Amino acid sequence: MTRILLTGAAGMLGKILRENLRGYCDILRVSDLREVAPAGVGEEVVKGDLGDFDAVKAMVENCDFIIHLGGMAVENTFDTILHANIRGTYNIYEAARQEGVPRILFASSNHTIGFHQRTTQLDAESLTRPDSIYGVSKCFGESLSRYYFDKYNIETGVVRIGSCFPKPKDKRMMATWMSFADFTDLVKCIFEADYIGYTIIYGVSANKQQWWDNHLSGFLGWHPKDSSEKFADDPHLINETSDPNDPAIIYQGGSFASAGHFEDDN
Ligand code: NAI
Ligand code: 15L
Repeated sequence: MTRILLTGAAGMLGKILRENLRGYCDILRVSDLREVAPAGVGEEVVKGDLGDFDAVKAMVENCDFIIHLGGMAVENTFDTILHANIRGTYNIYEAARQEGVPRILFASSNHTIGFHQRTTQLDAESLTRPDSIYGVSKCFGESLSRYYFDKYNIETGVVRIGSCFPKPKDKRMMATWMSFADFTDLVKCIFEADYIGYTIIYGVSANKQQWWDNHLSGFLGWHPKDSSEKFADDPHLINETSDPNDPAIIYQGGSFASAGHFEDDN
């Protein structure tokens, strides 16, 4: 009997994975702070706040694998990020340790490396250079998962998601886009591998323009099939700023690198 916990199930990617993983395991336990659709066949709903350890323990209990998507998905105030991403991710790992969950997929982000220039090719050993407090919180999650692997042997597939949307929204996303289908395949590869240890994977489709090299996670056998190229002539593709000195165009993180500090009254 296999039970998978999906956090962030009311969010964009959570809804997609819930649909795509229907029937994939014995029980898919879906969780979010917000309301989610009622449990269907082979599903359980455990609502809760990631910042509340007791609630997270209840989510994680009796699970074999966690797909941790929940949290603040863009820049916000430090207090908001602290609660949802930093405390929330700590609660997931500590509850996993206490409950004996052996493997986690951590939804990290390209904003952990967003202050690398677009001309730089990165791999899983490149230095992190976060472009936002949000990116810093994802670096925290990556360090935390490394720690829980080295000390407690909890395996993690860290997925540095690029831009996972139905289609690229702007020129930058021609390089960072990942299709929902490729993401679903990656989730399955991480779950099904005999051993993953601690592995960082850039979550990006087989786009023509590539900033990230996944040779260090090649053993997983994940071969993205989609490419942003089919959207190259899409009239809805927004042009980025034409100022070559704008940080939003110099750096991989785009507008996250150029945005000012997020204040409480934003
Ligand atoms: P989303 O914002 O649609 O979903 C996040 C979900 O987390 C929401 O349903 C929200 O209610 C839930 N959540 C927030 N705070 C919570 C808390 N304290 N307790 C419980 N649930 C809470 O975001 P999306 O796009 O689905 O992203 C999912 C994950 O993937 C996020 O961790 C995000 O940082 C990451 N990611 C997504 C990318 C993308 O292109 N969609 C790119 C890079 C990373
Ligand atoms: C992210 O980390 C965000 O969650 C998502 O909303 C996009 O902004 C994405 O990065 C991106 O860089 O395109």
